[in-house]
Amino acid sequence: MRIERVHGRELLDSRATPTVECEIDLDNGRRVRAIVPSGMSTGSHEARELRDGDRRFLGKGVQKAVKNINTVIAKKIEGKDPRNQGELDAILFKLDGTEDKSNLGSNAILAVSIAFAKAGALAEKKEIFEYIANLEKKPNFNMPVPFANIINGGLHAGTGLKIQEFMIAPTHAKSFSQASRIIVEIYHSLKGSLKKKFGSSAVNVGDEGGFAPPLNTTASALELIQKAIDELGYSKETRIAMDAAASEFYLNGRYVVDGKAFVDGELVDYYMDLIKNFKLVSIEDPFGEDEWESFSELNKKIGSKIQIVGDDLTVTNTKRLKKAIELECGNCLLLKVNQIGSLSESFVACNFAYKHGWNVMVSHRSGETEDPFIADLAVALNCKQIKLGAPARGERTAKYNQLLRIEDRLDGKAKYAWVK
Ligand code: 2PG
Ligand code: MG
Repeated sequence: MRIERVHGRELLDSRATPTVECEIDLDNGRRVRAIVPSGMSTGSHEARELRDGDRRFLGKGVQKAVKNINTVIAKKIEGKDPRNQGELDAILFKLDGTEDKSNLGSNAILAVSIAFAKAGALAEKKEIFEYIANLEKKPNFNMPVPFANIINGGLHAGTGLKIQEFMIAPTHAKSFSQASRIIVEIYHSLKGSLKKKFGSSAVNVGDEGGFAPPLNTTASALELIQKAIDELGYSKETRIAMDAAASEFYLNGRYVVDGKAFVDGELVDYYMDLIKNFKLVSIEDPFGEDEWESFSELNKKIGSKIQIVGDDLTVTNTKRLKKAIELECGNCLLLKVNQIGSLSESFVACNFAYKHGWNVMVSHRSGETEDPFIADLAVALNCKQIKLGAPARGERTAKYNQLLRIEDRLDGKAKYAWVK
């Protein structure tokens, strides 16, 4: 099986921003497509998207990245067997020649890299999750616990909430489909109580489909979520989690949250209270992206009981992950393929995390597309958890729906269990 044609084009993501699609035609007449997502609260150590910077789309166009796919990349890739993911990705790295993929653009490279995996699956007549699991020698399938962001704050909402994501995770549901049902019921119940309390404008949603109510403190958001869980009788099955995305409220050595300024140690105590009061199961990016010591401090205090997740800290980059592991900064890697810009490197980071006893959570970006690829990826890498926003808005439900399909297809063969 050979790649006959590689073609890039400029499309749109869920935030009215241009993004890159790669289409691969195989010599058997079949075709696959991959579209890349884009973040808002991006870590400064992430691989670089290439944006045109001219007048089109207020500088956000991706024609240069698309052109790179259609010229230099297509020339080197056409005629190759798509099933050699590692070798093909290596060709892209060589063509780019930079550490952060700023030459061809991480958006161009990742679109092509994901399209290889989809083309490989097609060539092997396998589902994408089966094909990648095979590539990565992961024989067992587990359905991931969904982390659903139902109140959006920070840069994704523009309210008084500085914490970016307030999530529910049905860690003790029986299946992915039951977990989705729990999330949907809690989402609607929360919607009802927000409407009653603040009026209809309070149920407008943020970038990831969660509500963006006029709240000013972290505890007030957590209380409303806890109430919705309790009222529906789901407190046994469901825990609460947060992504602070703290780099976004960190300035000159101080974190400004809930209208107060905290220095590092004080913020540790602030989180310890929230963890205790709301039995949080997971907390992501509690400190600024280079504040390794603060991460260690919190991890030493509570890391044996809850999950401490690195996102902007680790950026799916094995070098930064290695440092985080050495300094004991946490116990879970957030895996975002566009932070590093290729599948092969994402697999390396994932396996490195597992090898050192860390968990892995596959994650969407705030700017998403209808491409459900990460749903397959989470099952393939057997990471048992996925962050995918609220069960509302097409670019979010695309992932829920693909996981529902996969669970149905595996017909009882995939377990659903929270990582211990
Ligand atoms: C995050 C993500 C996704 P963004 O911080 O984890 O939820 O947000 O894509 O804006 O970086
Ligand atoms: Mg994050």
